Amino acid sequence: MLLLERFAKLLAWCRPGVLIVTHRNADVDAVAAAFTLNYVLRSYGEGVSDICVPEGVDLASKKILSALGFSVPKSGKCVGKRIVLIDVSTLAQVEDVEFSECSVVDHHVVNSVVEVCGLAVYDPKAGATSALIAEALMNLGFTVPRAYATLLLAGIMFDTRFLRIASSRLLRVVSWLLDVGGDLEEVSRLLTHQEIPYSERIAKLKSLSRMGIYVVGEDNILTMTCVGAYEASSLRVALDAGSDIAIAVAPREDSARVVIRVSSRLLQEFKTPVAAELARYLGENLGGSGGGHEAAAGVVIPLISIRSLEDAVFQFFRLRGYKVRALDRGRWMEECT
Ligand SMILES: [Mn+2]
Repeated sequence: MLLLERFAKLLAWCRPGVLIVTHRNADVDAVAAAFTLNYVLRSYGEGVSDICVPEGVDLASKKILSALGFSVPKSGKCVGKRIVLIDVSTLAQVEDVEFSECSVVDHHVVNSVVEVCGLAVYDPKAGATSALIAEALMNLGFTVPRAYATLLLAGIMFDTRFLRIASSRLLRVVSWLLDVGGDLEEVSRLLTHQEIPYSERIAKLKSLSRMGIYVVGEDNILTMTCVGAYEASSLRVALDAGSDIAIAVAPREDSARVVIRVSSRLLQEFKTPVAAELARYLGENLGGSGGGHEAAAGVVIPLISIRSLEDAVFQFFRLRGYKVRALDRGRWMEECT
């Protein structure tokens, strides 16, 4: 059955009244699809429909809804005779929901709800549930107000990480959403500027301000820094800024956590699980224990060993035939000891 026919069937099925239910902590895709379906049912059908979001919507959705002038739906227990599950792949994602009949609109590759519900608008190749809804509306010759077009674009961009996963079919849907007034610039602004907590921003900036910069071999950049919290975010910043090996030291009461990240570039050059090997080496030589994966690893060492950490890291690479030199030692050591 064509998407168009299935969607038309869904609209008819919803006519006696329906509750539109998203997965818990609804993301932008789920919210956009639910809001638009609700709009379509209310403006083109004569039935009653409403939206229910178990445990509310996530932060990004909240931000986008209020920016586009929509009110954030109430969360709570969802009870309805007929419900449409939106962007839901398993019933565990909705938990506390009461209903006697269900239908589903979804795009997840694995979906166990499709067999449970009688009616399914389901396509694992759609890219996003928002794309499925938009494609059906486009094919039926419906239109949506600009705010809904922008919301649907946001859902698509969110799930496809700005079209990193895209097909010509999806691009046609995006093109239609732009034609009916969707604002891609606003979507990009709303989705990329995420609220990062003050404490995390400070931790990241501090980690940069005290960072030591070293060179391994010809042009592999190693950075070391000291942080009180948010080791993972600080390491991400270090990698984004160009580190091939990023090390963050986080001193605790009686020991220090050393977290290591390695770029894919360096992994290709070394052809060994560098992060895990370095963590193990540091553990063995500094009186701690460590391990992990090829690109991410960690080791816990005694506080006293922080002073020997730089030497031990140098030694690890020298044993593998690489020269190591300091470009700028920074002041991470002073901060950490
Ligand atoms: Mn989705």
